[in-house]
Amino acid sequence: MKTRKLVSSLKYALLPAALFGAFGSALAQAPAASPTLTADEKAQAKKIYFERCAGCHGVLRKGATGKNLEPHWSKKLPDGSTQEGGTLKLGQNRLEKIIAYGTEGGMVNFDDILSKQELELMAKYIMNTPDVPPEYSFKDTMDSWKVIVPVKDRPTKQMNKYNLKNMFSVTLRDTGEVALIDGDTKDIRSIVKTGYAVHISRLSKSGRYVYVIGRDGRLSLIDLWMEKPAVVAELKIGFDARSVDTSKFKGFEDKYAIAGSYWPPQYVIMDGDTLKPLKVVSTRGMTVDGEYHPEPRVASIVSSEIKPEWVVNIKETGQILLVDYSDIKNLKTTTIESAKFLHDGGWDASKRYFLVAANASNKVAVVDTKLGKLAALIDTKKLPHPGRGANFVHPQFGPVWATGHLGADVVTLISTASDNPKFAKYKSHNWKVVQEMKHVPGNLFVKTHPKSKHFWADAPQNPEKVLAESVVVWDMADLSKPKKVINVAKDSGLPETKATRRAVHPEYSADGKEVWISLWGGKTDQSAIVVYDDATLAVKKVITDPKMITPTGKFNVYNTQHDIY
Ligand code: DHE
Repeated sequence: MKTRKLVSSLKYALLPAALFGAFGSALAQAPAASPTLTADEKAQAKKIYFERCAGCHGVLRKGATGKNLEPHWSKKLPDGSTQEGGTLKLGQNRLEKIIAYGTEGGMVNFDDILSKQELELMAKYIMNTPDVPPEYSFKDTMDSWKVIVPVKDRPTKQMNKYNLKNMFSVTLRDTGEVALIDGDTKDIRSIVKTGYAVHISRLSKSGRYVYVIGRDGRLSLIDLWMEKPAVVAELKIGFDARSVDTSKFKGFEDKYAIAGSYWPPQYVIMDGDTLKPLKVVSTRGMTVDGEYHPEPRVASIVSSEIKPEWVVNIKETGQILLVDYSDIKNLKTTTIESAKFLHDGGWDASKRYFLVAANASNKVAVVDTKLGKLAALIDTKKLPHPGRGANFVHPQFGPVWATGHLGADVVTLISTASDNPKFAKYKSHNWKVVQEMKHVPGNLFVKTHPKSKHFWADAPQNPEKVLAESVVVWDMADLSKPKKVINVAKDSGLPETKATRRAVHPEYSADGKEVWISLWGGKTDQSAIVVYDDATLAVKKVITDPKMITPTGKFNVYNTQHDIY
């Protein structure tokens, strides 16, 4: 991943985000013909679009975190004009510039990743009507299923001597692998081949199985009990995916898994120990505004511990589904209206409430999973991006859950409700933003731990190299104290590079004493994980290895298993 800069020069500040908002009104004039592409060009553009654009703009280009990219606004009018009844059309040149240099509205620049030919090609491509990719049926899903080590041939007890609780499953994004790193010794125990541009890992309730989802929809099941942990089953759940979780309610431990797909928009329920598909459910339907959406993608999924339920967040419709897995044949789902563009989120400290960012709506939705109802819809600054968020007891406001922002220079603290009588005095604050801590835009993840006094936030999407390579730490006992800025790239001791190596995703060790930060360089750069002592904020260890290419998310077994954040 190379440097991505938000454009700040006046020239491109004149391409305001608002410009995109007006697209979509009906055309009075017939649109100009689409630029033609050869079959090879189209194939090349399609690949680039899938790898670089679809995550934010959607396969059908209807827009979500990124703007709508349908051709009806992107083509110039036949007479070459760009303006019609208030609807601005963008021609080839304008589009090339936007793709190359980004916009103030948050679109990142691609001039450092795509060649001039590719920029030209992508501008042409998005002036053409998007192809609708194929569907993916239950049969297709079943046909993709592979059991590599049958359950009967797997160990009946842990066969290695590792402290599995403190193992980390680390995403090696661009090689499509995860590294299993021993948290005690910091040794890489295994590097396991998984899906393309692998995204996240989640743990089974017992902590034995790691589920890894790739962006290509390949789900890999790793058995940590094997002498050398390895993939024991695989399933392709769709063509484009981001999320997975497992059944955690008492009596259903390790029994089921669920994975959500961006394309086709659906989720798959399967057996937890073999990945045998049991049910595929489409998420197509109405948005909270009452419009039909053909591509409502499955964003985050979390597993409840108080009911046999998964919370499944549907991005484009803004519908939050509580999927009851106690009877899969007769599946019961509660559909909760919230706000459009649901993305990522996490539990409050009591694990009764789930808080999820509706990122492009600048809101956080709160679901009361005990009652199966929306508890609140909270306005925040631009583009909240919590990861799983972070819970702590605020000295003035009691229990709070925190989210950072991609598009604003704050970390937002929201007061959370609690059944604990000692927190009753904070009730009047519940589900309100009680504080905004000054940070910088471009934050992706925040983190703390119940045993820690510190609160960590990264800023990997910030356009300033020095900020993207650093993290900040607050003392939670006194948030008015200046935060400490830690330059992770410098601390890594690796030779300086011209390109930004992003400091991303703080993750705690199982005992809450260490914080691991990825230093995410390009595919040919040397990357590292820098491990800090959480009490002193001093570097404890730099984990680097030629095989550790593009490390991003890190999932500590114990913390992920128990949703500790
Ligand atoms: Fe993620 C979580 C989607 C880009 C690292 N990311 C999530 C979740 C979603 C999501 C829906 C919540 C999953 C869950 O909890 O079930 N991510 C997307 C995108 O659509 C997006 C914006 C663009 C894309 O094309 O994929 C995107 N994500 C990224 C990255 O570029 C990151 C920084 C690096 C990488 O490895 O890809 C990245 N996303 C992560 C991580 C989490 C995540 C580390 C889990 C956070 C956690 O602590 O649980």
